[in-house]
Amino acid sequence: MSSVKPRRHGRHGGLPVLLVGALTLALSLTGGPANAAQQATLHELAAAQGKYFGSATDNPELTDAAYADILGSEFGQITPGNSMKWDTTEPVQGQFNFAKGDVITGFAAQHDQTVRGHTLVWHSQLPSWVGALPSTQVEAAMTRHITEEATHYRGAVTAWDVVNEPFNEDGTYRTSPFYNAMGTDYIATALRAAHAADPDAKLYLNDYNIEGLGAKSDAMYALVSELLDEGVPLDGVGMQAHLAVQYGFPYQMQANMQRFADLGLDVAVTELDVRMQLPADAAKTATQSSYYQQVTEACLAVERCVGITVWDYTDKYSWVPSTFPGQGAANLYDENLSPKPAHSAVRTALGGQDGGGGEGGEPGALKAQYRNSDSSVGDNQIKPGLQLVNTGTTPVSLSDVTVRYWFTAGNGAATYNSWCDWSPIGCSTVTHRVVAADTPEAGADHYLEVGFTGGTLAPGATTGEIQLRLNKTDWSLFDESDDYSYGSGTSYADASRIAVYVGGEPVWGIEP
Ligand code: 9MR
Repeated sequence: MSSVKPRRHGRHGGLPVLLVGALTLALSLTGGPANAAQQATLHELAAAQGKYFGSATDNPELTDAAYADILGSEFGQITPGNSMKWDTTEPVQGQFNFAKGDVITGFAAQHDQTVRGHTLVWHSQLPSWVGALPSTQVEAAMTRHITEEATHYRGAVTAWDVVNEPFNEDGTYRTSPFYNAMGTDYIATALRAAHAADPDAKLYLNDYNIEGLGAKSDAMYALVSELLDEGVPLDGVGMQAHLAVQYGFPYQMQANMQRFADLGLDVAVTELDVRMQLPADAAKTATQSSYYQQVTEACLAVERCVGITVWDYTDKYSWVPSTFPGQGAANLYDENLSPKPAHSAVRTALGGQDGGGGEGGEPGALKAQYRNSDSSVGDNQIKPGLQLVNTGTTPVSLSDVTVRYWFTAGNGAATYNSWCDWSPIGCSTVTHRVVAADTPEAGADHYLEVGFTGGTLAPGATTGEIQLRLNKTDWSLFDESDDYSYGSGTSYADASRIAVYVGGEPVWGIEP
């Protein structure tokens, strides 16, 4: 099994998750800031269980700084969505170009991430010259391609999808220039060439719709059994896991993973996403969360499942809408890079929400929504509108909940007044105070902390809006334009830069 090394990043380095959780609890009980340092990432949670949690990415996306920031911090493994494919790396026979793939491996090195190489031999995104070759020349061309690419990325790529999508839906072999020229032998030939070029890389066969028991996964099972019997170098099976809420969850995914594991192979979930017919609604979103959760649980339950890669982490860069018109919303983060309920479902499955040990049991799933109720960024008041939504399946006791809205103080008095002007739950149940951050960050040297004296939020319920306001006691001016939690939207939307804690555990938002 590939080992997962805990990464060092952010401000807590490789602190064990349990300690991280305990710190969060202790700091929030003493009123200190629970900053980003205490929130374990998806990868850290997975790594604590011996797995990785990764994402696909693509070169154009890396120029999006906010996107790259999350990619580099939340995920411990990346897969290039396109830049190691044949049409990019050898568009003309014998002319190799690894520049784009090198950008991906460079990003990974900078962020202490591993890379799954994707993919050496595939019928798609294949330059036309390969299909035009006389069949007697295909094997040599394939071997050369594999040799050049796997040699180039030796040391930078930990696993290769050597052959991608070899099967049709019914389990018959897909025709391709490789199959047409060599029959099924092309697969063993490709694996041997990859092993010769990079003996340290884990070598995979990768396909979609092989996540559950069925004809296609049976075909993969028969193929890998035969390859292992013949002593062909093969380390694992990649299950892409492009799921859709309208097609149901794969039949017995865990048992299917386990049968491959029992052959002595690693298993990886390589391209997870869960699309739906748009528009999204609460029921589809709940089904999606449950699918993400079930995939995570299946991987955790199978020791040889080495990790999970999502096929990009945000709806902003999903392949789905262009391929399946009318479908989308398939990823863990929305188009504004805010985590969706599926993100907390994965965190929960990875043990994230009760990692602190606390009182035991789950603290509950909440999200924060925000609107800007202030027409001026430069006046003497800050007016966040806030509401909380219970996205989980259990009631949440509001007296356990705190919320943080970060801002910068600017010049003037260091003392504050804060107000709740109106809320359908009654302002008398809402507590609020301004706290100076122990570790000030850009845009976030203070935060408004909101709490509740009591009340319960049922699953699916919302507090309704809480109209908040704060000022300095000398009524000096703020500059809200660079405030961490500030947003210009005037209707309620999910707010990832407002953090929510239940019993001191972070359950929503990205801290500064
Ligand atoms: O994410 C990739 C997308 O940008 C490309 O347009 C598409 C073209 O085939 O390939 C996508 O990635 C595919 C992956 O390489 C293999 N499994 C299915 C993925 C989604 O199509």
